[in-house]
Amino acid sequence: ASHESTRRGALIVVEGLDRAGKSSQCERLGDYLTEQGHSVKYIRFPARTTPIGKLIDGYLRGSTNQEDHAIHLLFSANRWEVARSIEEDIANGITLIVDRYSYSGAVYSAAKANPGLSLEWAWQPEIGLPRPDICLFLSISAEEAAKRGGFGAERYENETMQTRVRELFRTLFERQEDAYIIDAGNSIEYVAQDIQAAVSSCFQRLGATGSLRTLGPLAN
Ligand code: 2DT
Ligand code: MG
Repeated sequence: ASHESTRRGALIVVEGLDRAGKSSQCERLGDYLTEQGHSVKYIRFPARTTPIGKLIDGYLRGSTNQEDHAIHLLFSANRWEVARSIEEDIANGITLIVDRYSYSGAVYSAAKANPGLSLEWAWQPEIGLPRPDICLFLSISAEEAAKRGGFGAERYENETMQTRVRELFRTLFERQEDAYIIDAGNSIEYVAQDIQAAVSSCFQRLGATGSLRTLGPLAN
């Protein structure tokens, strides 16, 4: 009998500002890939239920305070906690749709005014984590974001932070070769189709290239 090795899954990351439509689009993409016959899992960062995730959750809700470098490293550690299981799932043929990843990690911390971590410093602890096969950045304008309703009550959900985060995402994704910028100001249906096209071409590339890579230093 012939032994067929499992084709690995893909690591798909969805990034964007609050209200860019990440959750709905992750769900749509999951349904689409499932219909295509893929095994799919959805995960998100921060993963709030792990031991480190609980500290992060308290910080985001404002029930605790943390020094900026310290909380930054906790967000990164939260990814390292899950890294092994990501690698295992991918090796077992499961495609992961990941709602926020290292890009949010670097950008939100670097967007803070005091003491103001640099993007370069903030990226360092991400080096060596599983590298996404594709990163979809859902981009919406400040005007469109405003139309979609008010902010939530968590830390970072305010105009000043969001404006800085928008600028830093742009700076980061200009340098990121695997990033695919999606105009998320369009209708849900239109955006979903854009995402499906990007992911399909990613799957075609994957067929040829093999194993999961790791994140390297920030490109200049
Ligand atoms: P959600 O609203 O998606 O739950 O995110 N954040 C996220 C960071 O500051 N660093 C990180 O590494 C990650 C993954 C973005 C909650 C907030 O946490 C921010 C928004
Ligand atoms: Mg949020």
